[in-house]
Amino acid sequence: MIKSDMELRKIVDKAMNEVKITDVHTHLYTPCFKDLLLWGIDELVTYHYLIAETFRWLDIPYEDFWNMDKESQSDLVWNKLFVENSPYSEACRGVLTVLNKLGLDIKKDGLPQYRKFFENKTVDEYVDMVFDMSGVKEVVMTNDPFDDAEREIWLNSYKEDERFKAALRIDPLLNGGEDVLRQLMDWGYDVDTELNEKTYGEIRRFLSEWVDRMDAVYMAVSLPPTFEFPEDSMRAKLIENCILPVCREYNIPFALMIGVKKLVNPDLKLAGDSVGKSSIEAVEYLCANYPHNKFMVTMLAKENQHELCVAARKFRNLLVFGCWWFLNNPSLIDEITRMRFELLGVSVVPQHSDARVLDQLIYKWAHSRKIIADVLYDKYKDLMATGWPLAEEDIVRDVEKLMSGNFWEFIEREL
Ligand code: FIX
Ligand code: ZN
Repeated sequence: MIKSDMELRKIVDKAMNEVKITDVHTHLYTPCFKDLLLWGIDELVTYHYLIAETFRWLDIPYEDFWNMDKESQSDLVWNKLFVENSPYSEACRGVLTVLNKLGLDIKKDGLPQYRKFFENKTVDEYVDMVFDMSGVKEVVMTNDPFDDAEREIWLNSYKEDERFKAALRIDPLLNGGEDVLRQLMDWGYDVDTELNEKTYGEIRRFLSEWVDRMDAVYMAVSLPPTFEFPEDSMRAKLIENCILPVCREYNIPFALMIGVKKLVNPDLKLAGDSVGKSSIEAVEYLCANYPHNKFMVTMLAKENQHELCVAARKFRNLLVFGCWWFLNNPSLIDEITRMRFELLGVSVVPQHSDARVLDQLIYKWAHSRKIIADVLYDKYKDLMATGWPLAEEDIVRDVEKLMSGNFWEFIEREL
């Protein structure tokens, strides 16, 4: 049994540092998707989080920035955020964590040297290096059959890599209105421009074909703060008549990512999305009325986190995951993880990276491992104070579940 706080700290840190992670939501791709897989210093520095922060210091027209080439954009971001100001925002710090872990000399005029480091790297060797350094076992991609470039590769040249699992992302279907029906018609699905049994059947066929093609581990959608269910809308009818039946048939979760206000500043493009408080009632209704379906849910507003935890206490078919996007900052990860461990114990997926650039796996997981270990240490310390006989193997078991096993158990679970 563990006898002291010092011994406990060592064991928690060792377990957290050694666990191989399943990253349940990313925007990464296997190398066969070519330019869709982003990596290297200039992609790191022009991550949309950093572009949003840079524009706070710029007076130039947005288009002037977007018309620059990638390296010029990167030079400008670096100068504004790393040279003219201290880079202590989480997104800036993350870039420096990556460079530090890669063994590079961290300095204000380092950009040309960092570019040299990446010049003679191949994507395949760098994928191996990043997975090894980050301790990530596998990532789940975000795979959109409505993206022309991505669809082309799925249909003609996809090459499986067991470190990259697929998730079928269906935002255009659920948020795209009637245009998506015409797109399905163009692809040969016998849908009408109105919703009827024939159209539902053809959309289920479309979904099934892509779940099969991708071997998708779940189906996912991001939803606005106004998301309601039930409601008299195309989105709700498609969820009820197409998404949930297909997810149940394949026994895969439906992942709801709720609270995104798309393009509140369209001039910022991908960096232009914001956040809004959402309705937990929609989540409760879905979990209560579809008990044989599984729901993975992450919500973007800090204000939704407590009620999401309480909802997970009520519904075993609800798996809470990640500190998403604007919540993926040390102070909020700490607060939210503490609340989740106190309300849900081990039955949660505390984090995902949302990495868009391969290298980000290194920093997003280094930062989160430390915070989750700190929270776990406090929880185990409180547990030991009751006299509970805590053993190292208990901690190793819990950490493996939190960082990988809970996800796969939920994927396999039949309800
Ligand atoms: O909908 C999503 O998957 C979001 O995570 C992204 O759209 C967002 O741009 C992002 O990468 C946040 O971290
Ligand atoms: Zn994402």
